[in-house]
Amino acid sequence: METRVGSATKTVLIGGDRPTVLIGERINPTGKKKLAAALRAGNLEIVRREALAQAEAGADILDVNVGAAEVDEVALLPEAVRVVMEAVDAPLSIDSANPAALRAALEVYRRLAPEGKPIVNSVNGEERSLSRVLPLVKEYGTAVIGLTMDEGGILNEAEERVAVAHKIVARAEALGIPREDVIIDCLALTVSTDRRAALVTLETIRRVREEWGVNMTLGASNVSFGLPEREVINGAFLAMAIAAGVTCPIVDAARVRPVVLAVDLLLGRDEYAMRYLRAYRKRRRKATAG
Ligand code: THG
Repeated sequence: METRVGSATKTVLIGGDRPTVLIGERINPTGKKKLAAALRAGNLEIVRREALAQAEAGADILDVNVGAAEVDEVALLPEAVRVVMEAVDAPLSIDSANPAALRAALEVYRRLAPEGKPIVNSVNGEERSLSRVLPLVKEYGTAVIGLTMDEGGILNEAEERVAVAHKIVARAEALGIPREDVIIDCLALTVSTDRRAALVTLETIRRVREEWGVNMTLGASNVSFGLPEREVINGAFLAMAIAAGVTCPIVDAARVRPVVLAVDLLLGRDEYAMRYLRAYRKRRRKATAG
């Protein structure tokens, strides 16, 4: 299955045995005090810089999230979307739980990229989310990330998460949103407090791929929360998740791109290792320059 997203100048295709698409996670104040303070002051210079840096690091799509205490997302999310769209070519994943903020941001996206198509991040299996977010997705013709959680929070069994994925796809299709525009997130929790956490996520990914064949994202870095040398765990988990069916993870592109290029190579998605070698040469040039 293939999902097409796009900006005014760039189309990104997800799935269909293509190389893994990286959604850059860094425009997000979670754990970033400086960015949170700048957002509270309405200063979007860090957002612009993070956009440029992630595009340079090989992010294909940029996630834009301005959710922090004392930030008016309805006012700031559309401004952040505008700033990022003016800085880079990459299509965007618009990340908010606030439908009014999503609508305001989608209006800006449509104005600046009338032929484009962003991702709405996200809807979940709760009735209140489905009934407020999916109509926006339909109206603006976007793709959407569906989180496999509902009124019960994040569910402990693969079976239950698969059922939520099923519900989200079915509700989208009932509104005329094609299945290929739904990207499922099977959700990762930390293995430091639950030894089954990664296994449940991987099992959900395999079953969603088998039963629905839809594209899947994952914010993989949660898996290592509370542990040292998180990058080692994150890289190992990302490899397993991509092998199981994740096609567009949400990541820090600069950190994980080398591993993802290796995984794509090993999965037969990089003929003659061209992408792997090009990225290697680019890193070498940078390391020896200046
Ligand atoms: N699924 C979907 N969307 C998501 C998530 C997901 N959006 C938000 C989040 N999870 C993915 N984005 C982030 C952003 C930041 C961090 C992790 C995931 C992060 N920040 C560092 C910290 O908290 O320590 C600090 C950043 C730094 O300076 O490096 O980890 O799961 N659909």
